[in-house]
This record gives sequence, structure tokens and C-alpha cells, in this order.
Amino acid sequence: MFVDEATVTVVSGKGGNGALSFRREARVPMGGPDGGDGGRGGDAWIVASSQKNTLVDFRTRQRIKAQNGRPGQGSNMSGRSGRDVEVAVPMGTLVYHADTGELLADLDQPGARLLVAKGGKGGRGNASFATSTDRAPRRTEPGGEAVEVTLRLELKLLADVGLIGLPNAGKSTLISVISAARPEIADYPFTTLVPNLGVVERFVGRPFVVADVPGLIPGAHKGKGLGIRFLKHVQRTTLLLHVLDVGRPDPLEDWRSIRKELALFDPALARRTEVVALNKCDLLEGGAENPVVARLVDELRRLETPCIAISCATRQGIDRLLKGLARILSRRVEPGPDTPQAHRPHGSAKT
Ligand SMILES: Nc1nc2c(ncn2[C@@H]2O[C@H](COP(=O)(O)OP(=O)(O)OP(=O)(O)O)[C@@H](O)[C@H]2O)c(=O)[nH]1
Ligand SMILES: [Mg+2]
Repeated sequence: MFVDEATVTVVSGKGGNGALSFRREARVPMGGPDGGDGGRGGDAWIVASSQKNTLVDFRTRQRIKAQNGRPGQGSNMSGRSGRDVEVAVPMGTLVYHADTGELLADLDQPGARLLVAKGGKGGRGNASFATSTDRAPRRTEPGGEAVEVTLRLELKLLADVGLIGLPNAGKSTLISVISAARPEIADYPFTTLVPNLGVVERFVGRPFVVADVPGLIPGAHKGKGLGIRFLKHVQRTTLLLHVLDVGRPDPLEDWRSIRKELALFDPALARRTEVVALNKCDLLEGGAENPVVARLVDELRRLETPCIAISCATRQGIDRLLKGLARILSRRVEPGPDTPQAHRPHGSAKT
């Protein structure tokens, strides 16, 4: 099950109390203070894991707690520190403070971690308070309080290329042809209900990640079809690959209607570099040479939109398409929008 929004409460451990104790020895009526310090409470971290793809673990509201520190003991024994807790989330998870809405981190690298709740300090035992004037202090310190934070998690998948297009255009077929991803493919709209990621590895240069999201239809911004809620998963891509079915009555109109939905969802996304894949060319006589395809190519060039005629069925144009995508990606290594550093500890977070 794919879940991309969740709420979770994380709690650090309370510090252990300092101990009040005096040495007892045979024939020594009153020994010195020997109460040890309490252990520190465990910290609570959120950690990006490449093993996770969804926030499904948090579908039911969870409360995740680090261990408390143990109290100090006599004989100057310090209490054991509480174990930290690490909450694993998928890469691309944005962590918000649930109450204030503040963005705490964008965990966009494997292993990126955020300290969300710092454990309480261990309290000092009475041995720590002994001075030359007070040799038998009865003073001890309680352990520091635990910190509880409720977080809103939002997953925005990280991919280089986002596949967009009408349902049935062949987006999932394309990702299955160019990567090891094996999404469901079928001759009806809305086959894909949740996003899929595929890694394209066959090409020189670094491998790149492609995201296949459920198809869009006109009116998606008003919730038609599956709506636009999955578009957030292509928001962080470097480029959009718009798949058009050339066998449809008016592919250019299809293109325009998807462009409109994109712009209504996020104007910045509508400005993203776009490549059009004119798919299913095998359905037309002469394939990519067919006049319908030639006309589409001309129109799109006129609109300054790069396009390539392909067929997932015959593999025509696929290599050329991938080389083109790799070339564009190698030119662009822009960082994403400004977001706070994931590695910045945020231990002082309060409820
Ligand atoms: N003839 C032909 N059929 C294709 C081609 N590419 C995809 N198809 C078919 O088109 C249909 C839809 O393909 P999908 O890959 O499921 O389409 P989609 O864009 O992922 O659709 P949704 O998940 O519903 O948004 C399937 O029957 C595919 O076999 C192609 O190049 N040529
Ligand atoms: Mg699909």
C-alpha cells in the first residue's frame, strides 16, 4: 500500500534521577555521599532509509518513544543511558512540525537524519554535590524531562524524470521497457493507482530515476479521475516526459489539456523542461514516418517543445529518447528549491 502523508508522535527518553546514597562500611558509622548520576534519556531521530518506499508504517497514528535513562545508584554507580530511537522513513520525506507547520527537514539523501526530540539529561547524584564545606549533601537532581513532538510527514518521491500524460498513453509500458520496474499495464484507463519508480541503467553517465504516476484527465485539478494529488511526486523531478498516444483523435489537444492541468496545479512545474514522447507510432501506417506524426512533430517544434516519436511495442525511438533524456539530465545539476538542511539537529523542538 502506498501512503504519502502521515502523522507520527515521537518522544525522547526522560533522564534518570540522580541517586541519594551514603557509603556504608563496617566500622565506619557515617560514610561519604556515593549517589551516582542518572543516565541520559534516549534521543529520537527521523532517518531516511532507501529500504522504505511509503509511509504505510504510520497509517495508524503511532507514538514512538526512546528509552528512559536509568536512575543512578549507590556506590557511585551511574544509571544506564536510554537507547535512542530511529524512525525510518522513505527518502524524499518532508518533516513538518504538526502544530506550527514549520518545515523541519527535507530528508532527500539516504541516511539523512534529523534529531527531533532530545533525551532528558541525567540528574546528578548527591556525590556530585559534595564540597569541602558540605561533605554529606542530601541534594540530588531529577532527570531531565522527555520531549514529545508530533510531526507531519509528507513523502514527495525523488526522481529525475517524471512521466505524465493521459491514462492509457503508455506511461507504465514505457517505464517497464526502459527500467526493471514492472508496474501493471492494461488497456483501460487508471491502471496505475499509485506512483512507481524505475531506474534507467543502460546508458553512459549516471543512472537516472523515472517516476510513473497515475494518469491525468481534464478537470483533474477539480478532483476528476484520480485528481492531481499524485503530481506532487513529479514536482521534484528535473524534467517531465509527457507521453502522448498518437492513435488518439487529437493528440495535440490531449497535450494541451494536460499542460493546463499542470499549470493549475503548480505554475513552476509547468515551466519545467518537458520532452514529449509520441508513443504508439506502430499503430499508424509507416510508424514514425506517418504524416500524423510528422505534423505533431512540426507543431510541437513550433511550440519549442522537444519531442521524439517512439513505440513501446516495437522499441522504435527508445534508445534515441533515453540518450536525449540523459543528455538533458547531464546538463542540469541544479539543486532543488531551498529547504533547510536535513542534517541540522533540531533537538530543541518543543511540543
Ligand atoms: N500498440 C501499442 N500499444 C501500446 C504502446 N504502449 C503502450 N501500449 C498499450 O497501451 C495500453 C495502456 O498502457 P499503460 O502503460 O497501462 O498506460 P498508462 O499510461 O500507464 O495508463 P494509466 O496507468 O491508466 O495512466 C496497454 O494496453 C499497452 O499495452 C505502444 O507503443 N504501442
Ligand atoms: Mg499506468
